[in-house]
Amino acid sequence: MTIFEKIITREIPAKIIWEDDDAIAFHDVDPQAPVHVLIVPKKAVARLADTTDEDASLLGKLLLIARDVAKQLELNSGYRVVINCGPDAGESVPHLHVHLLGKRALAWPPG
Ligand code: DGP
Repeated sequence: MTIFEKIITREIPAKIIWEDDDAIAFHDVDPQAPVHVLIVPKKAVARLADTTDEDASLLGKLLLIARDVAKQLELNSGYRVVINCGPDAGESVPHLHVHLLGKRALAWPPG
């Protein structure tokens, strides 16, 4: 069981800001920007590479949640949405999640 499943089941605490039957959003414990939220599907799929075509609506929903949380947190001057997939991307928790980063200017290209 990953740390995110333990957050979903409330075995460990997190600063949850949004939740429904399909997904949960909470503040990252190691924020890389003044706003750093993780949007996590409740379905246990390890990473984007392991999703299937049946996950299309779930994947779309994660982006719509990112949009709504960005609005809720007033990221009016912009934000970045990131999925780290696999070791080269620095994935550290093998449960699919979308990062939402904002409230500072973000460099491009990323490191
Ligand atoms: P990634 O590197 O893409 O797999 O991102 C995993 C993120 O999860 C990383 O930014 C730190 C965050 N994280 C790890 N453990 C915890 C935790 O226990 N609580 C919270 N809120 N975030 C965590």
